[in-house]
This record gives sequence, C-alpha cells and structure tokens, in this order.
Amino acid sequence: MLKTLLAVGVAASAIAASAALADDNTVTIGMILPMTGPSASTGKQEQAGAQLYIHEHGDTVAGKKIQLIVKDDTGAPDVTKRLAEELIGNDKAKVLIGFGLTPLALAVAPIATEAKVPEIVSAAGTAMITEKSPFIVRTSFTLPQAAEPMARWCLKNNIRKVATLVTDYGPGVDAEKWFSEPFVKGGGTVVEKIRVPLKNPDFAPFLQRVSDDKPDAVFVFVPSGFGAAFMKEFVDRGLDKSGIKLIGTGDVTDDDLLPSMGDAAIGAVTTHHYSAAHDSPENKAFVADFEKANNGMRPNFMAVGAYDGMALIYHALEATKGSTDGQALIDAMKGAKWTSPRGPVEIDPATRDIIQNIYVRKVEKVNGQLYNVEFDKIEAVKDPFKAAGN
Ligand code: VNL
Repeated sequence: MLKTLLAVGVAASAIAASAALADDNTVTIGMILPMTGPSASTGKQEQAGAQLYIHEHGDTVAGKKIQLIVKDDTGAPDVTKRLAEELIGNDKAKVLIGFGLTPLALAVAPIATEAKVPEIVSAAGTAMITEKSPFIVRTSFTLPQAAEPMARWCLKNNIRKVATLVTDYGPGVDAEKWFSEPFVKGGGTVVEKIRVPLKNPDFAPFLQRVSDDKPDAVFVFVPSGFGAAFMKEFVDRGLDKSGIKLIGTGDVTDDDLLPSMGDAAIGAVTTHHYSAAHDSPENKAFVADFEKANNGMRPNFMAVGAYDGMALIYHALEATKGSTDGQALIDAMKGAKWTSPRGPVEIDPATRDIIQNIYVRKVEKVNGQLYNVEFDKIEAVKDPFKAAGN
C-alpha cells in the first residue's frame, strides 16, 4: 500500500516537473491581426509571413520551442486590447506581434508598457506609434519615411502641380503632410488636399474633383487592401486617360492586389520599402518559398513586415540566451541589423523604428504580370518625423 502510494506520488511529481519544463522551454508569441473584415488581406499576408519564417528557420531558438498563436481582432481596437490581455494573462505570451492598422497598434501600447511585454508592430505605419510605449518596436515602415522621397522625386521630374488624396486617419494624415511640406518647400504646388473616410470609402466624388483640378499628378495613400477599389474608380472616371499621373506611397499598388488591377496601373510611380520584384538573392528565395507555401499568393510588404518581425524576435531570444524578460528582449532588439528580403535593415536604437532603403518604383508588366519595378533608391532612411525632433 505504502509502496503504491509512493509510486503514485513519484509519478505525479514527475508529471508536474515535465509540465513545468515544457512551460519553461516554450516561448509563446501572440499574433493579433485582422483576419476578417476589410483589412483581412493584411491579416492573411502577415500570418503567412510569420509562419514562413518559422518554417524556414525551425521552431526552436536558444533551446526554446516557439509557439505562435494567431488571433483575429476583426479590425476592432477593443477586441485587439482584450486579445492582448488574454494572450499575456492566460497564454503567458512573452511577445506580441501584428496589429494591422494604427488604431489596433495603439490599443495595445498601454498593455505592453504595463506588462513589460514587447509589442512588435509589423504592419501599421503612423509615425508616432513607437512613442506610445518603450516596449514597441516596429518592423514595418512609417508613412513619413515612404512619402517624403516622393516629394523629392516629383521636384526632380518636373511634376509641379499635385492633388493629394489620402485615407482620413493616422497614416493618411502623415502621408499628406510628409509629401506636401517638402514638395511645397521645393517649389511645388498642392492644388487640393482631399481626405476620404476609412470606412466604406467612395472615391468617385473625390476623383471627380481631382479630374477637374487637372494637376500633373495625384498623390495617393490608401491602406493595403484598398488599392483595387481605388483603381477601379480611377479608370471609371477616365483619369487613366487624362494625363494625370498616379503617384503615391506603395500601399496603393500593393503586391497582393496589383496582379488584379489591370493595365491602367501601368506607369504608376510609388516610393516604398518593399516590392516582390526586389532584385536580391534573399528576396528571390523569400518570394519563391512564400508562393510555394501559399498556393501561389504573392507576398506584399505586410508579409515582409511579419517575416522580419519574427527574425527580430529570434535574434533577440538568441541574444538573451532564451530569457524572455521583456526589457532584455527590447534591449537586444535595439540596434539589431540584418538582411531582409527588402534589403539591409536596422532597428534604430534611439526610436525603435526601422531604418531601411526606400525604393522608387514604376508599375510595369514583367513576364505578363504587373510588378512594382524598382529603378532608384534612397539608402538607410530613418523615420523623418522623429529625425525632425518629434
Ligand atoms: C496602415 C498603414 C495600414 C499602411 C495599412 O494597411 C497600410 C496603418 C492596412 O498604419 O493603419 O498600408
């Protein structure tokens, strides 16, 4: 009897010990994304990017097993917030990643600060996001970073009169400001600044105004996933035949939608940090692996943001030798440098934003398919919003 009891006792404690070991040896990463709703394409691309990184690099780093849990916030900030709390509280997530749009990233900032859990922003692009918590690190881009080089390209290429059309929230307001101010300073004229709502945008009346203004170009920011709807109206209003050039940040000619946009997109010039056509061995391997793992889906800049977010988490865990202390992980992320499918990147230790090349690209047909073909680049661009002392 005593013997049996002892045996049971040993077995129970062995189970408890192995459970503790499993806990200790697993690092849970909580990924929160809009998997449904109008920004579902961002969720789909981000999830596939993160999963590809794990698939290529293995699910063990610094002796720890990586567990990725993906949750759908449907694009609603109150849901993002609740999911972040549950992932940290119930699932013991040590890092959070994702956040498809600016309001979703902002909703989690106070939780990241309070719980001392790194929040990797791999999609959203409003410049001030990283200032909302010392635990935020960004692997996507900022709109000022992408928009300012477009102003300089216009001034060099004899584009003098521009109308701007942006989605009316954080990244659109950033894009409008950081295109318009340097453009006007350099001698350009912004004939009209138009903002369209994020929810159910109807581009038609705004594009009619652009058509009446007859500028040299229309500078556009719409978030990833909205480019095709914009392009349809652009064609329906006859703007593709009006001689008004389509320019913008690369969100409007997003690689996810570009193949279905039609020839009207040909010639659009955009500035951005990633194109699936980027010519490097790292990117060729990335695109091939991504398409193979996802039924031929082409990766866009959202996929790369998440892929690099995972690269950064792996790098940090290696540097801390597997410690998941939030501050230690953040310290290891600051100054991290690697070669991304987009080119060389670095986490700015001062701002926790990403320093990267911005490429000037033109939509062209390559082997029968539309691509953003890079023809110029500005190297190692820091977020200009913070560089200006904000
Ligand atoms: C944001 C910026 C979202 C750029 C985007 O697509 C984008 C954002 C969803 O910060 O909300 O292309």
